[in-house]
Amino acid sequence: MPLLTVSTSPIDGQKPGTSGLRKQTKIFQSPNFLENFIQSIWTGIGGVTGKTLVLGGDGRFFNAEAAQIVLRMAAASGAARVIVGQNALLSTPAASHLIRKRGADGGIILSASHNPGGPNGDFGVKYNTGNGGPAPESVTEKIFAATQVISEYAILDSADIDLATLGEKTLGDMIVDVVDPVADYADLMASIFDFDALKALFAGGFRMRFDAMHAITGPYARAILEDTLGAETGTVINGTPSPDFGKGHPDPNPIWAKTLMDEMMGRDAPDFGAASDGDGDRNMIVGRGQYVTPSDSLAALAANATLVPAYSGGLSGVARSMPTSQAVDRVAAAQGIDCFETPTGWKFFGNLLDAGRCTLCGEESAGTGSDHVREKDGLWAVLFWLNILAKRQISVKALMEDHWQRFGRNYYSRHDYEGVDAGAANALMDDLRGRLSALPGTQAAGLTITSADDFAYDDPIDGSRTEKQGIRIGFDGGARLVLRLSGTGTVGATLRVYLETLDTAVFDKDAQEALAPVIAAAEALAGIKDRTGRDAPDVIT
Ligand code: VG1
Ligand code: CO
Repeated sequence: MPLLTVSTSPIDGQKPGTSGLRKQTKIFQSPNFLENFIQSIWTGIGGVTGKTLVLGGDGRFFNAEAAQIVLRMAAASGAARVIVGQNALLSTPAASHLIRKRGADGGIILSASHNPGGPNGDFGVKYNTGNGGPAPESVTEKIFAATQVISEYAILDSADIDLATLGEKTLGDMIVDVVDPVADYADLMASIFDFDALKALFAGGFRMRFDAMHAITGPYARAILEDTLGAETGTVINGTPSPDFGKGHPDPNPIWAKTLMDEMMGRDAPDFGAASDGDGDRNMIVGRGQYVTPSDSLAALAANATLVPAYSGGLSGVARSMPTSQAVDRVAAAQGIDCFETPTGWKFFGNLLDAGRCTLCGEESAGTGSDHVREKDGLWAVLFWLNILAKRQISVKALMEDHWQRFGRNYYSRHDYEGVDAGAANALMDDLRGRLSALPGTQAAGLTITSADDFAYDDPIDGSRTEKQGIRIGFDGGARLVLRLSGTGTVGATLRVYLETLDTAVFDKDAQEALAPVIAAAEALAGIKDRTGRDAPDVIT
């Protein structure tokens, strides 16, 4: 099989963001864009000669073609083996698990996660290391450096390889091992949770709706919830992955999963509702008449973790991304365990998990996970909730009310301003950053500022430092405001404004009303309307 060495030159804009390299699909399809980045991954990790990799994606438009290119390039650069999900499909948590289980050197995940897909949507590529987690910044920086000096890439000149049939085949000297994308992951879930209790729950008439949002989790959810645990047929909706996610936006939040929300708030709602994102690592939890914010979900899981067989011995610690609410902090304090605050993005949890310093981690953006893999895991979080409900025989609403009685309630919301002019967004952040040191002791819209900083993280395991991770402003009484710019968007800038306030007495307020003083303080401090030219956020979650 002829080996081609193709000459190329650096292409701008190949710097990985919060979660891999994410661009419009059209850009990924443009000449050499994907090839340059893949060859730069090989360079950044010190070559792939003799290595074993895992490969799969969320099934979005261009997934199948991109997988063939990655395989031909891995073979051309001397990889020994690539383990691929059938039809090049793998959810992100399933890919993480396969890397760990098979002792692979790393893996490539083809996904733009919660971003819409299709020819006019987005595509993405992420490299995960041998621990199964997203490459840390030390690695992504090497990959980025390679993209800036690349002059050629290697690829086999071969026909597409059959990825529909399971089993081992060869591509040049490389073995391509096509595996069932669901089986290993389903076994892992059975080893963590009390499946007998879950079967009994569904046998007792418990009703659930799982919205797979036309994305990758459908086959996993059907196999586990319906086929194994006995949830009734039709529990999983939008369960067949489609290249453009049914023209939807596969982001599991009350805005984009509105049909599910309406059902859960309606008469005759099922007991439990959940949704997952494009690549299956996010989760939304909603009970009958009760939405659970991801920050609250993390806190509730931590508080009830010992009901799950795998966590029955207690948690070693917990971790949350900085903008995630402080609800889990008080659970950790009550349990006498550490609570780490990390920058946004799952790559920052990897070292803590590897070192055994934390068991559970989570983000306000609907990501929750544990040390079972090194990614957030949507279906795992859903099974965790089911396991708790089965053991406690309680509704989601009653469980959350009980939780707030014990720990207080952190009213929480995120306001996103999308597609903002990048210059204006950066100016807003720079200007506020310049005023931070003078803010403590002053007032904003009637709230007294007690702290203000630009979040920097010193990794307690490897000592690396990450700066400029978002502006944190604390107010008297425990309220908090965070502003940061998204690292996953593909058009202009997205300003995220995270709002939080603690109430230890009243638990049934509307979140936006409870947060009105913090929203006013955000406007007073940052002049968001003026700077962005927007009257209101594009998305409120
Ligand atoms: C967003 C979320 C962040 C998450 C990241 C990847 O990043 O805020 O919490 O880790 O997406 O999630 P940003 O930089 O846009 O705020 V996924 O499920 O899209 O890989
Ligand atoms: Co995702």
